[in-house]
Amino acid sequence: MTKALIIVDIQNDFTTGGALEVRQGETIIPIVNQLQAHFDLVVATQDWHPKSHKSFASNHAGKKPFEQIVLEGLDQVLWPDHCIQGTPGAAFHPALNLNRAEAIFRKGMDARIDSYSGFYDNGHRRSTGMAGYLRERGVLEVFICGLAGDYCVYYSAKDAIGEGFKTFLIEDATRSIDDKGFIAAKADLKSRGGSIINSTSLL
Ligand code: VGL
Ligand code: ZN
Repeated sequence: MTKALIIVDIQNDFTTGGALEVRQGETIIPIVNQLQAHFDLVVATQDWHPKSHKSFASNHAGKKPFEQIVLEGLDQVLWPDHCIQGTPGAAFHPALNLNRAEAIFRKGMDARIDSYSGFYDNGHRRSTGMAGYLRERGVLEVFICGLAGDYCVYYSAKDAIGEGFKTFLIEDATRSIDDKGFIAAKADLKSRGGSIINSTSLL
């Protein structure tokens, strides 16, 4: 039973002092580092936007971060500029050990549409290839952790379930932008057949 750990977006911009800071985002890093030894395969995702990305409030005249618009027919939260390709904010947090990560899937390169999930953009138009990669590696179970629990971790877990993987969200190895949003996300994942677990059950 091949098990993969998917580490979502543990990048400088999502940790303390970052452009789109997730409260105490970096506190999960010791757990994420420790978890990796318990998996057959480790992969990571990296939010990787062009400066012109339409999810940035700065690219919409008169709009501020955290306002909502409709983009490509989808509800879109407008974000502060973050994870711009090649900038220090887009780099992985220096405390994160990625020596065992065999592949890194970048997302959010298409300026027209946001891409929370590591598998697909928000409109499910384009695949990153991660599902095919995991299947070819024989993975049946995926365990998801990282930032942020209510956005990229949640969307990645939802797509993992949709792709037929037995899916686990490691709750103490994620932090969220909005705690209420994370509660709703966990309930939705459970209703879809996903499991919410704690790292202690793996270590
Ligand atoms: C994320 C908002 C915008 C995330 C990425 O990694 O959860 N959230 N881009
Ligand atoms: Zn983003």
